[in-house]
Amino acid sequence: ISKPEARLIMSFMYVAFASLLIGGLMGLLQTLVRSGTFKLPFGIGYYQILTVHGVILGLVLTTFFIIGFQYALMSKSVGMSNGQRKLAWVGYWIMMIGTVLAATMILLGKANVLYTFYAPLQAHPLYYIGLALFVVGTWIACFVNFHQLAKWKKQNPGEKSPLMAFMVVINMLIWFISTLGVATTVLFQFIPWSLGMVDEINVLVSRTLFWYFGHPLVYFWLLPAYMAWYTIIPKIIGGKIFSDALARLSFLLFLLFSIPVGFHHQLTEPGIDPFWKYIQVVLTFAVAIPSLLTAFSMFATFEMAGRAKGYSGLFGWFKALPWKDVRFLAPFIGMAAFIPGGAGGLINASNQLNGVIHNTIWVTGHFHLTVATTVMLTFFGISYWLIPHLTGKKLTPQLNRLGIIQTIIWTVGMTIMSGAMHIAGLLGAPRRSDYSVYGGTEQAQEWIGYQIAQAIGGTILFIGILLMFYIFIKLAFNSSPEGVEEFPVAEYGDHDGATPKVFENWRLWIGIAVVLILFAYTIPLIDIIQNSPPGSPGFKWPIGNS
Ligand code: HAS
Repeated sequence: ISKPEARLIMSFMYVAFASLLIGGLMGLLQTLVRSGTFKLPFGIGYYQILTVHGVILGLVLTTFFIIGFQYALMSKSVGMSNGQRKLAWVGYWIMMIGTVLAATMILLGKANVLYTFYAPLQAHPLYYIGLALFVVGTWIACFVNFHQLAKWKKQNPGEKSPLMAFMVVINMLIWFISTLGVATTVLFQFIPWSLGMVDEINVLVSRTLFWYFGHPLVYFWLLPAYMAWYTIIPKIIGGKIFSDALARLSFLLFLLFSIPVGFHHQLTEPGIDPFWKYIQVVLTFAVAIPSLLTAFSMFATFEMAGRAKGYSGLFGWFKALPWKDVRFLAPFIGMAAFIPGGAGGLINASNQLNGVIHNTIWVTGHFHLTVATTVMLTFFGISYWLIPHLTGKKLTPQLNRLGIIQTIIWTVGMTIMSGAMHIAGLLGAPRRSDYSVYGGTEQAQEWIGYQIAQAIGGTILFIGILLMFYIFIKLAFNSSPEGVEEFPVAEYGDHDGATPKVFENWRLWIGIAVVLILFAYTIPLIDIIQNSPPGSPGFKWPIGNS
């Protein structure tokens, strides 16, 4: 990766790691408030810090890290021209302006609307304008990535595109198609409403458009982790990619099934026909399949690498894995966390079980296992080689050791916090709520111990964040022995040749994705709009500025 490209990618990384620090501090404060042992000073509101936490970690950290990492994968596999790099900078600055606008409004207490910013909660117009700019910035990144692959294809006619580039383009297609929903609600509903140009908002339409984006968002977070699992981890463990075709198939299935599933977040909402909820739940179970393919593929990669090194028996390969290499250990724990995390997702998606866990802190436990463990530990694992590679340094044995300690701290903190959240959720503890004794009810008494456990886990996690931030600074700025850290790119095993050509027929796959979206959303959206004409309940809300 050339120096100017490295500078671009590092700019994304600085924002990501600064966000980790700020957002993590807010997380710590939340768990302390909920434990009943701490009150926020200076009139700061609980929902203000909850909004900072969700927006900074869920939207800013993830998106900046992902776009930066994806540029690295694209530069490595298909290259980046000067023009593409300049455009990428334009996207970066638009994202930054949007982030600063939205963050300022949250910090001023003018946008206590959480990262889901559902109506009828209302924020200052600049918050929505900031969000819109942020999305426009990311669209520029999409087009840069699409152009990078298209240019490579033109220069290499008839050749199979590099796996990394193929995966990045799929992820950016998912992002582009899904952000059309959130951009629509922001531009046509929230901005006019918050500016006072209209005094009504169709709440159900806005929530539906949000979740049209909100679920694919979680796969936009997950797929970069999968990119690392498929194309980088095999190299780190001294193995090979199990199957190119299987990896591509899994990504194509995400393109098809990750979008038409938003109703599984709205199962308890009135106004959506149960038939369409049922259809989207079926599609949700379909989107678990590419993750199961990925699990299979990872086990196969591990086993093949172990056997090639001479380890035998059913689990002999387990011993062959490089446990002392943080570039492997952190993502591996991420993978292991996704077994209960994914199982929790399947529970959430089941209509009857969703009735038990919806809006309880179980859901918070679920996404701390998925995004905050599986995805984040993989992102940390990537950082240990990517940051020194970009800054022309090496991962020293000391930093590797610190990284292993960081991984263990994260795992212990998250197990305590997320475990307590899951159990408290099953006992009925609500999510997104300030500390309360709920009028002294017996049920709420049962939650208190788990809330304290969450605060203990949250404190351990915050120590993990401080340590990660320290490691990042060391990786980026400290001098290290001669040499540059390697960018690990895995080679193919025996199954390279078997990839069907149709996998690169973009028109076909985008076409099927669009048909599935239209199938899953057209009739229910028409229903929603017809059943809630302007002025009807659920349309006009008397709630004013937050
Ligand atoms: Fe989810 C709510 C359903 C995956 C994130 N989810 C959320 C929210 C977030 C989130 C942020 O159906 C809260 C949103 C809000 O604020 O309201 N989720 C699912 C389903 C999956 C799923 C079916 N979620 C994720 C991922 C996320 C994420 C991934 C972030 C990255 N989720 C839901 C539902 C709700 C929900 C409902 C709404 C609940 C409600 O009522 O509000 C599936 O994609 C999961 C499939 C995954 C698997 C696991 C495969 C395992 C693998 C690991 C292999 C391990 C290896 C290591 C190789 C089937 C790939 C081996 C190790 C050894 C131990 C040897």
